[in-house]
Amino acid sequence: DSNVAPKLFVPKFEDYQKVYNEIASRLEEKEDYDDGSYGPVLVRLAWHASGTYDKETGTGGSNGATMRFSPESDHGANAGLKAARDFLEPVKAKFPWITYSDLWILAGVCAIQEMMGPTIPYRAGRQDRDVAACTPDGRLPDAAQAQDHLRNIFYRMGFNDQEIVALCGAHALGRCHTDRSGYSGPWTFSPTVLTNDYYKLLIEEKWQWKKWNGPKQYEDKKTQTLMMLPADMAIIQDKKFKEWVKVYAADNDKFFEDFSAVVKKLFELGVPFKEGTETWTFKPVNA
Ligand code: CCH
Repeated sequence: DSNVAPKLFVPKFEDYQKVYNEIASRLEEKEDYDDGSYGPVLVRLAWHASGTYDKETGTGGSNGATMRFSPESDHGANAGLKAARDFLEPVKAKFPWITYSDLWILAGVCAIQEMMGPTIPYRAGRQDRDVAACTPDGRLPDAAQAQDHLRNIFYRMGFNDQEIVALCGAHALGRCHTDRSGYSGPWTFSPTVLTNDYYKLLIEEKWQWKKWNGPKQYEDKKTQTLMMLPADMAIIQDKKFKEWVKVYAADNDKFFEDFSAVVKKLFELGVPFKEGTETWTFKPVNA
Protein backbone atom coordinates (compact mmCIF):
# COMPACT_ATOMS: atom_id res chain seq x y z
CA ASP A 1 0.00 0.00 0.00
CA SER A 2 1.76 3.14 -1.19
CA ASN A 3 -0.11 5.30 1.34
CA VAL A 4 1.65 3.62 4.26
CA ALA A 5 4.91 5.26 5.31
CA PRO A 6 7.86 2.85 5.18
CA LYS A 7 8.67 1.47 8.60
CA LEU A 8 11.80 3.03 10.08
CA PHE A 9 14.27 0.53 11.45
CA VAL A 10 14.93 1.51 15.04
CA PRO A 11 17.96 -0.45 16.25
CA LYS A 12 17.82 -1.83 19.78
CA PHE A 13 20.40 -3.11 22.26
CA GLU A 14 20.40 -6.54 20.56
CA ASP A 15 21.29 -4.94 17.23
CA TYR A 16 24.29 -3.11 18.73
CA GLN A 17 25.37 -6.32 20.47
CA LYS A 18 25.42 -7.95 17.01
CA VAL A 19 27.74 -5.21 15.76
CA TYR A 20 29.89 -5.70 18.87
CA ASN A 21 30.07 -9.44 18.21
CA GLU A 22 31.03 -8.86 14.58
CA ILE A 23 33.91 -6.55 15.58
CA ALA A 24 35.02 -8.98 18.30
CA SER A 25 35.08 -11.88 15.86
CA ARG A 26 37.31 -9.91 13.46
CA LEU A 27 39.86 -8.49 15.92
CA GLU A 28 42.39 -11.25 15.38
CA GLU A 29 41.57 -12.10 11.76
CA LYS A 30 44.96 -10.95 10.45
CA GLU A 31 47.63 -12.84 12.36
CA ASP A 32 50.49 -10.81 10.94
CA TYR A 33 49.02 -7.43 11.92
CA ASP A 34 51.17 -6.01 14.75
CA ASP A 35 50.83 -8.20 17.86
CA GLY A 36 47.98 -10.17 16.30
CA SER A 37 45.06 -7.88 17.13
CA TYR A 38 43.41 -4.75 15.75
CA GLY A 39 42.25 -3.98 19.29
CA PRO A 40 44.88 -1.36 20.17
CA VAL A 41 44.52 0.69 16.98
CA LEU A 42 40.71 0.66 17.40
CA VAL A 43 41.12 2.09 20.91
CA ARG A 44 43.38 4.80 19.46
CA LEU A 45 40.78 5.61 16.77
CA ALA A 46 37.99 6.01 19.35
CA TRP A 47 40.25 8.17 21.53
CA HIS A 48 41.36 10.46 18.69
CA ALA A 49 37.77 10.83 17.50
CA SER A 50 36.80 11.96 21.03
CA GLY A 51 39.88 13.84 22.21
CA THR A 52 39.36 16.79 19.87
CA TYR A 53 36.69 18.11 22.24
CA ASP A 54 36.88 21.68 23.46
CA LYS A 55 34.60 22.35 26.42
CA GLU A 56 34.60 26.14 25.84
CA THR A 57 33.24 26.03 22.30
CA GLY A 58 31.56 22.61 22.47
CA THR A 59 33.31 21.68 19.22
CA GLY A 60 34.97 18.35 18.44
CA GLY A 61 34.34 15.14 20.33
CA SER A 62 33.05 11.76 19.25
CA ASN A 63 29.89 13.11 17.60
CA GLY A 64 30.57 13.42 13.89
CA ALA A 65 33.34 11.00 12.88
CA THR A 66 34.91 13.90 10.98
CA MET A 67 38.26 12.07 10.83
CA ARG A 68 36.81 10.42 7.70
CA PHE A 69 37.69 13.66 5.92
CA SER A 70 40.76 15.64 5.08
CA PRO A 71 42.11 17.82 6.69
CA GLU A 72 41.39 15.92 9.97
CA SER A 73 42.50 12.55 8.57
CA ASP A 74 45.82 14.15 7.59
CA HIS A 75 46.59 15.67 10.98
CA GLY A 76 49.94 14.32 12.17
CA ALA A 77 48.42 12.91 15.35
CA ASN A 78 46.07 10.74 13.27
CA ALA A 79 48.79 9.10 11.18
CA GLY A 80 48.07 5.39 10.76
CA LEU A 81 44.44 5.49 11.86
CA LYS A 82 43.34 4.65 8.33
CA ALA A 83 44.14 1.05 9.30
CA ALA A 84 41.44 1.21 11.98
CA ARG A 85 38.90 3.03 9.79
CA ASP A 86 39.44 0.56 6.94
CA PHE A 87 39.15 -2.38 9.34
CA LEU A 88 35.64 -1.18 10.27
CA GLU A 89 34.37 -0.68 6.68
CA PRO A 90 33.10 -4.27 6.24
CA VAL A 91 31.31 -3.95 9.59
CA LYS A 92 29.64 -0.71 8.45
CA ALA A 93 28.68 -2.47 5.18
CA LYS A 94 27.05 -5.33 7.10
CA PHE A 95 25.20 -2.99 9.50
CA PRO A 96 24.58 0.15 7.41
CA TRP A 97 22.13 1.59 9.95
CA ILE A 98 24.87 2.39 12.48
CA THR A 99 26.54 5.81 12.18
CA TYR A 100 30.33 5.90 11.77
CA SER A 101 30.60 7.89 14.97
CA ASP A 102 28.64 5.29 17.00
CA LEU A 103 30.56 2.49 15.25
CA TRP A 104 34.03 3.88 16.02
CA ILE A 105 33.18 4.29 19.70
CA LEU A 106 31.50 0.88 19.87
CA ALA A 107 34.70 -0.57 18.37
CA GLY A 108 36.76 1.12 21.09
CA VAL A 109 34.48 -0.30 23.78
CA CYS A 110 34.60 -3.75 22.18
CA ALA A 111 38.40 -3.69 21.85
CA ILE A 112 38.91 -2.73 25.51
CA GLN A 113 36.51 -5.41 26.77
CA GLU A 114 37.86 -8.12 24.46
CA MET A 115 41.43 -7.32 25.55
CA MET A 116 40.36 -8.29 29.08
CA GLY A 117 39.69 -4.74 30.19
CA PRO A 118 36.77 -3.53 32.31
CA THR A 119 33.21 -3.15 31.07
CA ILE A 120 32.74 0.23 29.41
CA PRO A 121 29.10 1.40 29.54
CA TYR A 122 27.87 2.68 26.16
CA ARG A 123 25.15 4.96 24.86
CA ALA A 124 24.19 5.18 21.18
CA GLY A 125 23.01 8.29 19.38
CA ARG A 126 26.00 9.94 17.71
CA GLN A 127 25.28 11.57 14.37
CA ASP A 128 27.78 11.76 11.52
CA ARG A 129 28.66 15.29 10.47
CA ASP A 130 30.30 16.62 7.33
CA VAL A 131 33.71 18.05 6.52
CA ALA A 132 32.72 21.48 7.85
CA ALA A 133 32.76 20.02 11.40
CA CYS A 134 36.45 18.96 11.17
CA THR A 135 38.45 20.29 14.10
CA PRO A 136 41.65 22.32 13.68
CA ASP A 137 45.02 20.58 14.00
CA GLY A 138 46.72 20.62 17.40
CA ARG A 139 43.92 19.48 19.69
CA LEU A 140 45.47 16.08 20.49
CA PRO A 141 48.50 15.71 22.74
CA ASP A 142 52.06 15.97 21.43
CA ALA A 143 54.17 13.03 22.64
CA ALA A 144 57.34 15.14 22.73
CA GLN A 145 55.94 17.42 25.44
CA ALA A 146 55.53 17.21 29.21
CA GLN A 147 53.10 17.88 32.08
CA ASP A 148 52.15 21.50 31.29
CA HIS A 149 51.13 20.50 27.80
CA LEU A 150 49.21 17.44 29.04
CA ARG A 151 47.29 19.63 31.49
CA ASN A 152 46.50 22.23 28.81
CA ILE A 153 45.23 19.60 26.39
CA PHE A 154 43.25 17.44 28.84
CA TYR A 155 41.85 20.30 30.95
CA ARG A 156 40.46 21.70 27.65
CA MET A 157 38.50 18.43 27.30
CA GLY A 158 37.29 18.76 30.89
CA PHE A 159 39.50 16.19 32.66
CA ASN A 160 41.35 16.52 35.99
CA ASP A 161 44.77 15.18 37.04
CA GLN A 162 43.46 11.82 38.27
CA GLU A 163 41.54 11.32 35.04
CA ILE A 164 44.58 12.20 32.92
CA VAL A 165 46.67 9.55 34.65
CA ALA A 166 43.87 6.96 34.43
CA LEU A 167 43.51 7.58 30.69
CA CYS A 168 47.24 7.17 30.06
CA GLY A 169 46.97 3.57 31.31
CA ALA A 170 45.63 2.77 27.84
CA HIS A 171 49.27 2.68 26.80
CA ALA A 172 49.42 -0.79 28.32
CA LEU A 173 47.96 -1.58 24.90
CA GLY A 174 49.53 -1.44 21.49
CA ARG A 175 52.73 0.03 20.22
CA CYS A 176 54.34 2.93 18.39
CA HIS A 177 55.12 2.61 14.69
CA THR A 178 58.00 4.39 12.96
CA ASP A 179 55.83 4.87 9.86
CA ARG A 180 53.00 6.46 11.88
CA SER A 181 54.23 8.61 14.78
CA GLY A 182 57.95 8.04 14.19
CA TYR A 183 58.30 6.42 17.63
CA SER A 184 59.00 2.72 18.03
CA GLY A 185 57.93 -0.17 20.24
CA PRO A 186 55.39 -1.28 22.85
CA TRP A 187 54.98 0.03 26.41
CA THR A 188 54.40 -3.39 28.00
CA PHE A 189 55.14 -7.09 27.44
CA SER A 190 51.42 -7.85 26.82
CA PRO A 191 50.22 -5.22 24.34
CA THR A 192 46.95 -6.99 23.59
CA VAL A 193 45.85 -7.43 27.22
CA LEU A 194 44.80 -4.47 29.35
CA THR A 195 46.54 -4.47 32.74
CA ASN A 196 48.03 -1.86 35.09
CA ASP A 197 51.51 -2.85 33.88
CA TYR A 198 52.06 0.56 32.30
CA TYR A 199 52.11 2.13 35.78
CA LYS A 200 54.14 -0.67 37.33
CA LEU A 201 56.78 -0.43 34.63
CA LEU A 202 56.92 3.37 34.89
CA ILE A 203 57.74 3.05 38.58
CA GLU A 204 59.75 -0.14 38.76
CA GLU A 205 61.97 -0.03 35.68
CA LYS A 206 64.94 2.19 35.02
CA TRP A 207 64.36 4.28 31.91
CA GLN A 208 67.07 5.71 29.70
CA TRP A 209 67.11 7.70 26.46
CA LYS A 210 67.10 5.35 23.47
CA LYS A 211 70.12 5.86 21.27
CA TRP A 212 68.84 6.06 17.75
CA ASN A 213 68.13 8.45 14.89
CA GLY A 214 64.40 8.67 15.65
CA PRO A 215 62.54 11.11 17.89
CA LYS A 216 63.55 11.32 21.57
CA GLN A 217 62.03 8.41 23.50
CA TYR A 218 62.91 6.24 26.47
CA GLU A 219 63.73 2.54 26.63
CA ASP A 220 63.87 0.24 29.64
CA LYS A 221 67.45 -0.30 30.75
CA LYS A 222 66.99 -4.01 31.46
CA THR A 223 65.62 -5.39 28.18
CA GLN A 224 65.71 -2.36 25.86
CA THR A 225 62.52 -3.66 24.26
CA LEU A 226 59.94 -1.45 25.97
CA MET A 227 59.38 2.25 25.42
CA MET A 228 58.04 5.40 27.05
CA LEU A 229 57.27 8.67 25.30
CA PRO A 230 58.46 11.93 26.87
CA ALA A 231 54.74 12.57 27.61
CA ASP A 232 54.49 9.20 29.43
CA MET A 233 57.54 9.97 31.54
CA ALA A 234 55.98 13.31 32.48
CA ILE A 235 53.41 11.53 34.63
CA ILE A 236 56.10 10.27 37.00
CA GLN A 237 58.13 13.47 36.81
CA ASP A 238 55.15 15.50 38.04
CA LYS A 239 54.48 15.03 41.77
CA LYS A 240 50.68 15.27 41.55
CA PHE A 241 50.46 12.91 38.61
CA LYS A 242 52.86 10.47 40.24
CA GLU A 243 50.59 10.02 43.27
CA TRP A 244 47.99 8.54 40.91
CA VAL A 245 50.56 6.43 39.08
CA LYS A 246 51.37 4.83 42.46
CA VAL A 247 47.69 4.21 43.22
CA TYR A 248 47.10 2.45 39.90
CA ALA A 249 50.40 0.53 40.01
CA ALA A 250 49.37 -0.93 43.36
CA ASP A 251 45.74 -1.73 42.59
CA ASN A 252 44.53 -3.11 39.25
CA ASP A 253 40.88 -3.14 40.41
CA LYS A 254 41.03 0.56 41.24
CA PHE A 255 42.63 1.22 37.84
CA PHE A 256 39.88 -0.73 36.05
CA GLU A 257 37.14 1.10 37.95
CA ASP A 258 38.56 4.55 37.23
CA PHE A 259 39.56 3.67 33.66
CA SER A 260 36.03 2.51 32.85
CA ALA A 261 34.53 5.74 34.18
CA VAL A 262 36.99 8.05 32.45
CA VAL A 263 36.84 6.23 29.11
CA LYS A 264 33.04 6.45 29.16
CA LYS A 265 33.38 10.19 29.78
CA LEU A 266 35.96 10.52 26.98
CA PHE A 267 33.84 8.58 24.50
CA GLU A 268 30.79 10.79 25.21
CA LEU A 269 32.49 14.19 24.89
CA GLY A 270 30.41 16.54 22.78
CA VAL A 271 27.55 14.10 22.17
CA PRO A 272 24.06 15.60 22.45
CA PHE A 273 22.28 12.44 23.62
CA LYS A 274 18.50 12.57 23.58
CA GLU A 275 16.97 12.67 27.02
CA GLY A 276 16.32 9.20 28.35
CA THR A 277 18.97 7.49 26.18
CA GLU A 278 19.64 4.09 27.77
CA THR A 279 23.10 3.08 28.95
CA TRP A 280 24.06 -0.41 27.77
CA THR A 281 26.79 -2.86 28.67
CA PHE A 282 27.80 -5.37 26.04
CA LYS A 283 28.45 -8.99 26.78
CA PRO A 284 32.10 -9.85 26.05
CA VAL A 285 32.71 -12.64 23.54
CA ASN A 286 36.24 -13.48 24.69
CA ALA A 287 35.43 -13.90 28.40
FE1 CCH B 1 48.29 7.21 22.88
N1 CCH B 1 49.82 7.22 21.55
N2 CCH B 1 48.84 9.05 23.54
N3 CCH B 1 46.71 7.24 24.13
N4 CCH B 1 47.72 5.42 22.16
C1 CCH B 1 50.14 6.22 20.67
C2 CCH B 1 49.55 4.99 20.56
C3 CCH B 1 48.43 4.61 21.30
C4 CCH B 1 49.91 9.77 23.10
C5 CCH B 1 50.73 9.46 22.03
C6 CCH B 1 50.69 8.26 21.35
C7 CCH B 1 46.38 8.24 25.00
C8 CCH B 1 47.17 9.34 25.30
C9 CCH B 1 48.30 9.71 24.60
C10 CCH B 1 46.65 4.68 22.61
C11 CCH B 1 45.66 5.11 23.46
C12 CCH B 1 45.69 6.32 24.14
C13 CCH B 1 51.26 6.63 19.87
C14 CCH B 1 51.91 5.80 18.79
C15 CCH B 1 51.60 7.89 20.29
C16 CCH B 1 52.74 8.75 19.77
C17 CCH B 1 51.15 5.87 17.47
C18 CCH B 1 51.78 4.96 16.43
O1 CCH B 1 52.95 5.20 16.09
O2 CCH B 1 51.11 4.02 15.99
C19 CCH B 1 50.08 10.93 23.95
C20 CCH B 1 51.15 11.99 23.79
C21 CCH B 1 49.11 10.89 24.88
C22 CCH B 1 48.95 11.88 25.97
O3 CCH B 1 48.43 11.62 27.00
C23 CCH B 1 45.08 7.99 25.54
C24 CCH B 1 44.34 8.91 26.51
C25 CCH B 1 44.64 6.80 25.00
C26 CCH B 1 43.34 6.07 25.19
C27 CCH B 1 42.52 6.22 26.21
C28 CCH B 1 46.72 3.34 22.07
C29 CCH B 1 45.77 2.17 22.37
C30 CCH B 1 47.85 3.30 21.23
C31 CCH B 1 48.39 2.11 20.46
C32 CCH B 1 47.91 2.12 19.02
C33 CCH B 1 48.41 0.95 18.20
O4 CCH B 1 48.24 1.02 16.98
O5 CCH B 1 48.96 -0.01 18.74
